[in-house]
Amino acid sequence: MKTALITGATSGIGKSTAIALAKHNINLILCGRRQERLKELQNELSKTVNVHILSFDVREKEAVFSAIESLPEAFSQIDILINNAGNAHGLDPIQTGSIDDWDAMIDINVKGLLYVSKAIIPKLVAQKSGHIINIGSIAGKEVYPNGNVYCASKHAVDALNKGMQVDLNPYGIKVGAIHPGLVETEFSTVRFKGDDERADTIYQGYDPLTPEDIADIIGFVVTRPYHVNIADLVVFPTAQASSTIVKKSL
Ligand code: NDP
Ligand code: 8X3
Repeated sequence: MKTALITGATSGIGKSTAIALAKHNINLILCGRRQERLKELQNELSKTVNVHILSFDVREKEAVFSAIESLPEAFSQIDILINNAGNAHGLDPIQTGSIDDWDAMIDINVKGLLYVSKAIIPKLVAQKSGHIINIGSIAGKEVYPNGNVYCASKHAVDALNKGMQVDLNPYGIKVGAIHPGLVETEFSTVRFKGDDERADTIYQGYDPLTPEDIADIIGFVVTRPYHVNIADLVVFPTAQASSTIVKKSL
């Protein structure tokens, strides 16, 4: 049986991916800061597969490394890494954006992804196998008004995905990114700092993607034969044509 480590498993795409991979009979290492949510998901999914939980903030370098070093023997071989933890913080023009928001996005979406990758990639290189899936965004392919630093952080994920592909190719390690458009999760609630009413407006008047849609695709990606690597995938809801064009019926 394979083992997958998923960052950001307490909510949205990461949580749905955990549920989907359990259905594919993949053991799970679930990560996130909200330990209670991790425990609940562990209780639910342990009925099907082996589940270990690690609670850490991806911004804290030492915490990332000590959490991954602490993995018990049964979870020490990681076959699949899903770099999913991340969020947008704020939606402001560059001239008035908050430096704290900028720090959060760069520290979580870029540096956090790098810390987790650095803690795991040497193990994949040593075992000469593994599969890394980086969750990017349409914001990593396009830049939309007021998206500035979030878009920059996701462009960095796109570049890192390609960099990992090139550098890990000699070791037979698969690397691929999935770049979703609009998915209804806690993403906009976090972006708008708990303002649920404003968050809801983002998803009104059309059918957005659900986190299960992306999880279903991740389940497909990780179950392809060894010679097939899905390297770069943009996924929109049908109503969406670009980061700024969404067909709303309202
Ligand atoms: P959610 O807000 O629902 O989930 C975000 C997850 O990231 C949570 O599990 C959260 O866990 C974790 N996370 C956030 N900050 C940290 C941190 N500092 N340390 C550890 N974990 C952290 O959003 P989504 O599921 O939508 O987002 C998942 C990924 O998908 C992100 O990378 C996002 O950029 C990307 N994405 C989302 C889209 C969307 O429209 N929703 C579209 C395109 C890409 P906890 O708070 O418990 O730590
Ligand atoms: C999340 C999608 O369009 O809000 O990455 O940036 S978007």
